[in-house]
Amino acid sequence: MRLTRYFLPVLKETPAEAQIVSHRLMLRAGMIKQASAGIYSWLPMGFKVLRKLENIIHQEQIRAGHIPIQMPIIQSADLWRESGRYDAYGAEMLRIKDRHDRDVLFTPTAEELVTDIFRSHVGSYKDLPLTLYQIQWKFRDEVRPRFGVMRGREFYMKDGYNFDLTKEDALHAYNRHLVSYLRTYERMGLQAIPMRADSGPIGGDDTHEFLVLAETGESEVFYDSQVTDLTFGDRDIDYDDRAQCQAVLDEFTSLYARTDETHDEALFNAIPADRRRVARGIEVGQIFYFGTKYSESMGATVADAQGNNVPVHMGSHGIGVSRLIGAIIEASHDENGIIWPEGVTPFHCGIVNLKQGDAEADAACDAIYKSLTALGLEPLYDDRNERAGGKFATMDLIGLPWRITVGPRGLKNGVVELTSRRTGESQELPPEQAVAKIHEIYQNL
Ligand code: P5A
Repeated sequence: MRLTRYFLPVLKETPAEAQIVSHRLMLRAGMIKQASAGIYSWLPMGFKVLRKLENIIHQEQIRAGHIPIQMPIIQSADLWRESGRYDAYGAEMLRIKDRHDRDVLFTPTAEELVTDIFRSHVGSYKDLPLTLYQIQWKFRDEVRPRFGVMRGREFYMKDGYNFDLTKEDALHAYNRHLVSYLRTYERMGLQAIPMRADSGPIGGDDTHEFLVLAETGESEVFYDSQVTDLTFGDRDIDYDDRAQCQAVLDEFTSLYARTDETHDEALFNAIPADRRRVARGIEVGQIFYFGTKYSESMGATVADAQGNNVPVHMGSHGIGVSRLIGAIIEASHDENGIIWPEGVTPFHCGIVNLKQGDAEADAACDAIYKSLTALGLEPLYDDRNERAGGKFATMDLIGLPWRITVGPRGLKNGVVELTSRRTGESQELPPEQAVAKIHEIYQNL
């Protein structure tokens, strides 16, 4: 993409209404625009990152054997009356009347709707296990929407639902989700720690939240510092292998790590003092096992091997897709702007032309642009007629992990400059080698 043909409305001034760094940077980098309280338009670069996160989530869900669907945003209140949650959900649910005076609502989550799909089409244990998921907009009329996309009213969520014959099977689904979430967050360049949590209005006993440690996080968390040493890495997990999935869960949850609702002072104090940590975290996902809570109230049963009709065991699992963008920026920025992890960056590499209009510099930039594109990479070429300082400031603000700087002086010696956004380190290379280096970095992802 050429910057002169793109739509990147960066702001010079720091917006006064934004209290935390990720919100400020998303506004300044022209990623989002507030439409009303807690509701945002996604401008091209913000939308691009959202799509990247979505892609990673789809790949990891499908790898775990889960099946994508799409459910509607507007749902009938009747289904929610069946589960008893229409009244129980409270003021966070946006309730609407249609022209026939029927009660409908904007989905805050979709346990009821997916249970209705299940009970309409599945009748035998032979069709289990089944996990359906979607990535869809949600609405929760939060009392205090704040921090930009972090606590929105309208927000994007991956929500998945498992249906299993037995509790044991459903707990395997729970473990599968834990493993797939660990992989997902790591691919996004994030460390998200599973912590024992409270289930709130979703219900159930077993639940873990995934938290990214950050000073601006809304949740207080308590943990053993050793949990931050755990990494998932490149493990080759067989998602059907129960023992393997259980072992990952045990490894990642045996050390103390809890949100404040489930915090236990006595257990916490049993950790050696130098490892005890009290910090703040951003909740980027949550998984639940709630057994037959919805299947019993809504009649989602299957015939088991003996022909008895039994309610299925269920769980649900969510990832805060739009919130994740804020969390990634909170975890990865400096005083000049965002630093995108390679896995989620909106463009793979920036190209800065130091002397727009200089025939040689223009030709070199065009050649680099073409080579990167031919390799399947997406460069953002700053071809504006602007001072070098302004171009560097924009590149630093929008945070592309790599920058190739092209100028007449370097070209005389046959080189361009390749700079890492994270370390600030630069090296001079012939243009083809700079392109090859970028290619190699993204191939190894
Ligand atoms: C699990 C999927 C659920 O709703 N039902 C379907 C379950 N879980 S949850 O924890 O309530 O939400 C899942 C994730 O969504 C993000 N999230 C939000 N993001 C931005 N703004 C909000 N107001 C908001 N509320 C929830 C969180 O990341 C949460 O973990």
